[in-house]
Amino acid sequence: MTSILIISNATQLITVSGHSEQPATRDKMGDINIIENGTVIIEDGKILAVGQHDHIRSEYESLWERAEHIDASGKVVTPGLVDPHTHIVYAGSRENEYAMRLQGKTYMEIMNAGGGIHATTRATQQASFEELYEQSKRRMNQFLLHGVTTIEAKSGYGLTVEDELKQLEVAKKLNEDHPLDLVSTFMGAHAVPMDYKDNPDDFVDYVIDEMLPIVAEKELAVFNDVFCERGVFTPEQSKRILEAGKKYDLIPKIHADEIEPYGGAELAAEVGAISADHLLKASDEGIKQMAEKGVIGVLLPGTAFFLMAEYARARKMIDSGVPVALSTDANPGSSPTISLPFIMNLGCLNMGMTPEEVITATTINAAHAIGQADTIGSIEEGKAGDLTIFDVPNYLMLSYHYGMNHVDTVIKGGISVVKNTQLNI
Ligand code: IZC
Ligand code: ZN
Repeated sequence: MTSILIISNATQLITVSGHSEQPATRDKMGDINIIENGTVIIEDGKILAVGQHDHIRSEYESLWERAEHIDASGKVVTPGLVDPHTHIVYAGSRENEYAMRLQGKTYMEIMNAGGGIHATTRATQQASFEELYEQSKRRMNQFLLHGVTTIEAKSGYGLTVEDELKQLEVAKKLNEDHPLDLVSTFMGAHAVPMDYKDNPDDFVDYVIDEMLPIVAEKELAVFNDVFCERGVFTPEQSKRILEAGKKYDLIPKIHADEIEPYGGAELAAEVGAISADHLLKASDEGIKQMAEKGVIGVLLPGTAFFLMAEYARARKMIDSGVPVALSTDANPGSSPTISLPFIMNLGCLNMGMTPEEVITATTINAAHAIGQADTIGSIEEGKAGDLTIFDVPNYLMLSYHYGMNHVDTVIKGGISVVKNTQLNI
C-alpha cells in the first residue's frame, strides 16, 4: 500500500511552476503561479497531484479515506525553500571579530591578520569528526525550522587534503542522516593558508594536484568553488582551479566581486559556471556576459547587511536577463544566519526585488543554481514532496514581517519534519 499525504485548502498554494527547464528570468521571475484554495497530494514522497481543492477532491476521492491529512486553510504553502550557498560545516564561531568590525576593522584586515577564514579553519581542523558533525547538525535543524528543505554546503575550512576530506565526509554523513538534503561543493580554494602566504601559486598547485583528484575519486562534491577576490585568489588562479575541476566533472561556481570589482562575473561567464555568487561589485560588462551565458547570479544580501556594505544590483541583473537566486551564505564570519526568510526581506528592501521575485529566487532559481530543478523547487506533479506551510494568510506577509519565523509545518519527501513549529525528526 502506498503512503498518501494530502495538504488541503491552502489559502494560497504558491506552486512556482513552469520554470523547471530553464531558470526564470526577467518578468518570468514574477510568475509564481498561485492556486487559491489549493490542494496537493503526495504519494510515496512524490507529488501526485496539485490543483484547486474541489477539483482534486473529486478526481482523487478514492484516496481520501486512507490518506494522512494536513489542513492548510488560512495558510500559505510554498515549495520547500532551497538555499544554494552555505558554509555550515564548521566548528567554532567568530563573534570576537564582529566586535572588532564594529570598532572599524574590516573583514579583509581581520583575515589578513590570520583571523577570518583562517580562524574557522583552525577550529575546524582541531574538531573531531563527531564534534564537527554535531555542531553542523544543529544548523541543519535550524534550516528545517525556517522552511528550508535543501541546501548547498561548501568545504574550505580544512585547507589540507585530510581536513577538506573530513569536512566533506561530515557533509556527506549529514546528508545521509538528516532529513534536510545537502548538496556538496568542494572549496579548497577558500583562502591561501598562512604558511603559503609568500607562494600562493604553490597552494593553487596543491589544490589542483592533491585535493581535486581525491575529492573527485571519492565523489564527495558536485561543484568546485573559488574565492576569487583581491588578496585571496586572482582571476588567473581561479580559472586554473575551475578548469582543472571540470576535468573531473566538477561544475564551476565562483565567489565573485564580493569586496572589489575583480572580473569574477566575467570569469564565471568564460568558464561556464553554473552560478556566480555575491556580485556586490560586479561590473556592467560582467552582468551582461552572465546574462548571455545564463550564469545564475546567487545574491547574498545577508552578507552586505552584516558587513555593512553596498548591496548587489539585483534590479539591474534581473532587468538585464540574469537569472537571480537568493541565499543566506550562512557562515560564521560574514553572514551568521540561517534565516532564508530574512534574506527575502533584504532582497525586497535593499535590492529592489519584488515579493514575487524573492520567492522565485529562493525556490526554483535556487534549485537551478545547484542543478536540482528537475526534482525540487516547485510544486508540480512528479517532483519531490517538499513543501513549507507558513502560518500567514498571503505570501506578501513573507517579505513584509521581518525577523520573524512564520513556518508552521515543513514536509520533506512527504513526511512532516516540522510540525506546529517544532522539529519532528
Ligand atoms: O568564513 O568568512 N566570504 N567566505 C568568503 C566567507 C565569506 C566565509 C567566512
Ligand atoms: Zn560563500
